[in-house]
Amino acid sequence: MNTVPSFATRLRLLREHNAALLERKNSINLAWSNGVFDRWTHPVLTAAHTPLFWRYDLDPQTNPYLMERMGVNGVFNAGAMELDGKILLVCRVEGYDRKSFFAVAESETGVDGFRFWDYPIVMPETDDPDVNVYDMRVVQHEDGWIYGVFCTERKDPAAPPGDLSSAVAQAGIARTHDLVTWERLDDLKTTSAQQRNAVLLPEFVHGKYAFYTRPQDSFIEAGKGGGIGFGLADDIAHAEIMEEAIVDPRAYHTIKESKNGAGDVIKTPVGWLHIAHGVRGCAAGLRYVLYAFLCDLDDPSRVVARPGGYLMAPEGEERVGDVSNVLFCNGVVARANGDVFIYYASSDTRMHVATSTVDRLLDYVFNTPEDGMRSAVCVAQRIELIRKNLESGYR
Ligand code: BGC
Ligand code: BMA
Repeated sequence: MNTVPSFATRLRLLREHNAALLERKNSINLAWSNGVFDRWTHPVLTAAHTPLFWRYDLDPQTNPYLMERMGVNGVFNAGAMELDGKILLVCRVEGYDRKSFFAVAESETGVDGFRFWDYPIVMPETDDPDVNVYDMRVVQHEDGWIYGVFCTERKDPAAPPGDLSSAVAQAGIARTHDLVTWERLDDLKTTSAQQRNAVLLPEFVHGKYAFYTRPQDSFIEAGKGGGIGFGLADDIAHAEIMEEAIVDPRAYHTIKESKNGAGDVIKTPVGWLHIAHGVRGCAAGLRYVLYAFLCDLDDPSRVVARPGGYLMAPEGEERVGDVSNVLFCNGVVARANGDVFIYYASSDTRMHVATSTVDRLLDYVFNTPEDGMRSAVCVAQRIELIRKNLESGYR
């Protein structure tokens, strides 16, 4: 029989493996290319990137078998920001117990070298404790605070006995100056029964706090909740949106037939650029892809460019994970030099980065035809492209 390596040997191997992962350099995946953005070869964060001291009791007295006492199931759906020249990801970390929490990882380059801070975030609760919190959007607001807007989920008190999965999702709001100490504010109030995927803009609109929202009738089904909404709140400590206008509706036979939601929004010289997600149901379950659109700078409830189809869909290993066939993005960083880092998670398991520039993404949103909504229109759009190429002698 093989002998089990000693505590010391296993610990050395675990440390070597963890260190190699943290030091691994990333590179653009040159085998994959579409001109809109670049995919990077390796995920930027996975469960295995979390510190060993988050998962193992490293004391040989209390953990003689060097067991992983508290495993991490996934690191995904991270909010993102640039602070003092570093890229910070506020990750959704999920334990084996299916509870998520937030933890910050930082990197100098934004494409590799991400390291978690020693402690995860301690997020204060409201009077009605959250059962699960996830998918934080972080924004540096012009009022001087950094806000985190995230989903807070609690069991549905109206669920019939025996139904242990119905929940109520709302947008939780907290603020900080350093991502370490957080002040929890009231959950966002809207006229809709449920909320997920709320995004706060970094600037006041008509002197008010401006949110993209995603009204839902029930936990999974959008119901008459028609898509990505927009609304204004006077007071961020007790944020309430009285009127929610639908900005980007769901639509039959599109990538956002079942649901859609804002991911993150960056300011460009000509509009607010959205990286959002669209969901459709199919035999394999829900399929989540990312798409882009642009809203007017002065009136963020008005879409000015609406490229058809998806920007990114799961590919290769991205397709498989805890919840397969899912790409999700809630963190995008635009640097002052025009570089854009799109942080996206695959299959509720790991974090990746795709890079582009403001110029390329604006070219994409303005020059990609809108969804024709019917096969005949869509093939006509494609024939137009083919004809233009062939008549110019390009093939
Ligand atoms: C999960 C989320 C998911 C939501 C809707 C929640 O319980 O934690 O990841 O988006 O359910 O399916
Ligand atoms: C949800 C999102 C994400 C998740 C996705 C797929 O609706 O809010 O948390 O990535 O489903 O499970």
